[in-house]
Amino acid sequence: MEFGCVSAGCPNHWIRYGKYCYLFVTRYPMEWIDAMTFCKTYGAILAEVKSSSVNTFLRHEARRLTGIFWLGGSDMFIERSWKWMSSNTRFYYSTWGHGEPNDSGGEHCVQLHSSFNYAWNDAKCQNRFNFICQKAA
Ligand code: MAN
Ligand code: CA
Repeated sequence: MEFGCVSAGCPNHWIRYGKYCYLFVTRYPMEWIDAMTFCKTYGAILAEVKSSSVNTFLRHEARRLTGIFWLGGSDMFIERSWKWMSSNTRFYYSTWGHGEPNDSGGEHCVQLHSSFNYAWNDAKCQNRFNFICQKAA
């Protein structure tokens, strides 16, 4: 449970960091596209990580909760052209795990991966993982 300042301006269960509220969904692992739809239902997007400070916050929470979490990045339209999908913007900041992204067997969606100490991995979009929604506080 989050109370008070930590999540001021955010709905119940969402956690505040900077201008945004984040929801870590761990009970309903989903394919990337379904996770995106789930977030949309709450007026949110899959989390987009545009700075190391946001990344540090998210990985800290992900590590605490354990598991692997989808983010809102993909190269599903153009191979190796990684974009934040809500705005179709190229990655400026990125923090890939060692050897990633490797497109192993065709991988087009970004996740925070426990195996890489919560650096990023590209994974198969149709596999089911936890995910993080983001919306404005
Ligand atoms: C698994 C998947 C891949 C990843 C490799 C790294 O095969 O998670 O996405 O690149 O492990 O060894
Ligand atoms: Ca990979």
